[in-house]
Amino acid sequence: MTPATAAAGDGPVATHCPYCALQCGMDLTPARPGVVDTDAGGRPRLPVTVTPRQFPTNGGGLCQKGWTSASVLRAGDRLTTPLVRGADGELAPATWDDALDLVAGRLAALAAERGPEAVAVFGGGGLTNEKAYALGKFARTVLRTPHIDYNGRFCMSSAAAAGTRAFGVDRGLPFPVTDLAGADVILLLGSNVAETMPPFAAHLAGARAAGGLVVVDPRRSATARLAGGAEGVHLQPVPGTDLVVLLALLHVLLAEGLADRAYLAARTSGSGDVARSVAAWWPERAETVCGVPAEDLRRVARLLAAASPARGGRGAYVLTGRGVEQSTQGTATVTAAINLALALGLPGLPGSGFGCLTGQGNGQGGREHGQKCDQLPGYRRIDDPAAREHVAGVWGVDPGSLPGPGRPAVAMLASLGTAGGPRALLVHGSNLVVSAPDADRVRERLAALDLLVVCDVVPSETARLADVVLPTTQWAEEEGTMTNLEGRVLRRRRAVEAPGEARSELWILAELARRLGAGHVPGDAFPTDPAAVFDELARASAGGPADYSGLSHARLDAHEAAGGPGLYWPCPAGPPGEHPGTPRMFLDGFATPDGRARMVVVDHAGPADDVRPGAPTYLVTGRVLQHYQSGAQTHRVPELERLVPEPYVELHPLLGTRLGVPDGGRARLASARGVVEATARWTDAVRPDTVFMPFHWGGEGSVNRVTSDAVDPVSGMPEFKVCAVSVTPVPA
Ligand SMILES: Nc1nc2c(c(=O)[nH]1)N[C@H]1C(S)=C(S)[C@@H](COP(=O)(O)OP(=O)(O)OC[C@H]3O[C@@H](n4cnc5c(=O)[nH]c(N)nc54)[C@H](O)[C@@H]3O)O[C@H]1N2
Ligand SMILES: Nc1nc2c(c(=O)[nH]1)N[C@H]1C(S)=C(S)[C@@H](COP(=O)(O)OP(=O)(O)OC[C@H]3O[C@@H](n4cnc5c(=O)[nH]c(N)nc54)[C@H](O)[C@@H]3O)O[C@H]1N2
Ligand code: SF4
Ligand SMILES: [Mo]
Repeated sequence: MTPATAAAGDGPVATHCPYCALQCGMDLTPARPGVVDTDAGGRPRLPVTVTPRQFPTNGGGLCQKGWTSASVLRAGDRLTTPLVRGADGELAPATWDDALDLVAGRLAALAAERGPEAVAVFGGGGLTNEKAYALGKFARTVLRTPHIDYNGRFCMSSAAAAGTRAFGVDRGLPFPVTDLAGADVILLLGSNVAETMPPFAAHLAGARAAGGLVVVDPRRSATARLAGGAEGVHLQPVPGTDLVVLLALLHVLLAEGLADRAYLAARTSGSGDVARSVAAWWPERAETVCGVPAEDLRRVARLLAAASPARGGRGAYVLTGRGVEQSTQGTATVTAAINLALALGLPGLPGSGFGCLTGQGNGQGGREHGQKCDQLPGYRRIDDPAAREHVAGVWGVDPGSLPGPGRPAVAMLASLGTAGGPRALLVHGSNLVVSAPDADRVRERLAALDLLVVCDVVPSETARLADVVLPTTQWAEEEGTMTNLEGRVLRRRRAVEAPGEARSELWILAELARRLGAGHVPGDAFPTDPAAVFDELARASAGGPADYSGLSHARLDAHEAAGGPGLYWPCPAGPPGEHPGTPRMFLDGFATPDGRARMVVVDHAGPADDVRPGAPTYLVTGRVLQHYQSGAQTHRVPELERLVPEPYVELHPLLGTRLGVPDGGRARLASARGVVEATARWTDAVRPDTVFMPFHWGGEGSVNRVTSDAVDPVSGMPEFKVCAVSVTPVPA
């Protein structure tokens, strides 16, 4: 084990948590070098100590994952050297030159034989802005493939599609998270922040005190419990029916004359059609579909209206999470939530608004710099000639050489190794055999490839399937920027050296580009200094919806040194003067051609995979506080593993009794796709027609072996949240 050396003795390094989009502030204090490299228990000593840092999103707090995040730096099986699969079928250590020559040689051969479309790239929303940008540029200029997409497709694409359609631009929260404190009512749809962003719960305190926290979730989640009693309302709909809840809430507003007519007339288009379309969703009818009592629907609509500024309230917010977005009608449901917020006159008013709670550490920035199959940096469309011209100019290539749009993640994964589909895949920052839907099929597609290359920090389940594994640096070992759930651009800073031969991804891409790109990309096209990459990213984004051109590492550092809490995009370059960034968007109008928010008619169709004889139970999936995503990182943190050591499925005692699945026994869940087994936990927090399972495990406890790969037709987001299963006991 390499002892910590970098920056040791220089005092704490101010940075942010490696995990979620709240990006809590933390200080990393490097260990003093060379004294002892193991702790009293003989475990490798951690190279940094984590302490929470006061920052607006976390108010000085951290969750258990943040507190323990340093453990991942010295995971016992941390990747410290490239690995290449040998003739014996085993992964074995290799030199960087051998590994990179092998990858470049095979990619070049495939492209020569089958064309550039034979190679595909899968990125991640945890990558820094600099790495996400470099990866997109690498795919489009060096590989010249249209086939790049990323795990953000699983995470935020429905909210992005709905937000872009309605407002002309997609920034998860178009206001600072601290604004929430002043609202009387917060409607939280399909989000369990109490577990997924624990310090966020503090921002709900104002609404709770006013009795106005409304949580919509088929489970009585930790967040739903915050809305218990006098503090708010928990609506517990049939899984996959939130759209009906929202249509009914809008129906009540209109029927009772509670909508903000002046706002609708001045700031929106399409409200007449939407008003007509919800006429059919009176609360009693909605109740028959979503199971939420009509009286509760009326009560919540009136609560929202009373909080709206138009009716003299202190303000209200409508917020969505994955529970409503990861659905075949995710875009429609978010659109209905936006329509509701617009009818209340909330978006673009200080102290009120609509937002989506972005998930991954750089879930916001990850979607802006060109990892999405249809986008170029600056959140530009790849099929827009002006965007191609601009970005190609920054890249020093011919616009005609840039590929067109590729396929969204689920379709791209399904095409791997098929006739005419890609034969090689490069994965950066995702453990997709655990986290993609219908995971058994995904595993088959990966097995059909000629070449799988995985760049990671640990041997994830996906890395273990690779032909070549490239070890990279992680959060505390690198410089860069992250854009958090509010669109605030933050500096990630290096506190410690990476162990062994792990190398920065910027270096890995530069080395591959050098081997592959000769002739068609400029020789200096892939700088390895993150500040230089950021400067180029800023130029590429200039004039686009997500404009970073007024930002640089130096400006962000100076801003922070002066006590500033980060700068928000859009932040175009001056003159005149330095642009201050945009904490609150839409105050003067929306980013649509006419400046009005577009209201779009949507209606309910239900999940693709509905309950039926043979699969009579709803399965909903999600997260638990202690584990992160596929678990690649948190399963390597002993404290967290002790707290939640194994996969489990929650079911109601009535269902458990009826099916003969006892509390603590083993349950088997079978769908049309596959089977998963886990320990049963009885709880009355789930509906008796529904079971819940977190997705944080691979192997036989991997719930994505049963989830459906049906996707939202607009966004391409898969329906992780709801599918139909049969539940049976597993004999001991
Ligand atoms: N501990 C932890 N925190 C995380 C993560 C993690 O893996 N672990 N991941 C981060 C990332 S990338 C993301 S995207 C966010 C996700 O953050 P959240 O959106 O809060 O997380 P989920 O648990 O996926 O889903 C939220 C809730 O949706 C509910 N749900 C399921 N089906 C439905 C439905 O049909 N309707 C409604 N209304 N609700 C439904 C579930 O019961 C669950 O309580 O968390 C981030 N933070
Ligand atoms: N059933 C079900 N499935 C889901 C969801 C759900 O709610 N239910 N949620 C979906 C959502 S919202 C998401 S975001 C996805 C997430 O699922 P994944 O895409 O699998 O996300 P992670 O587990 O965070 O994987 C990130 C990987 O990148 C590695 N890594 C960390 N830092 C770096 C780096 O700097 N560079 C590189 N190259 N690698 C790095 C980590 O070690 C890890 O192996 O899961 C989706 N899957
Ligand atoms: S809430 Fe998110 S950012 Fe904050 S400490 Fe926990 S995982 Fe890290
Ligand atoms: Mo996510």
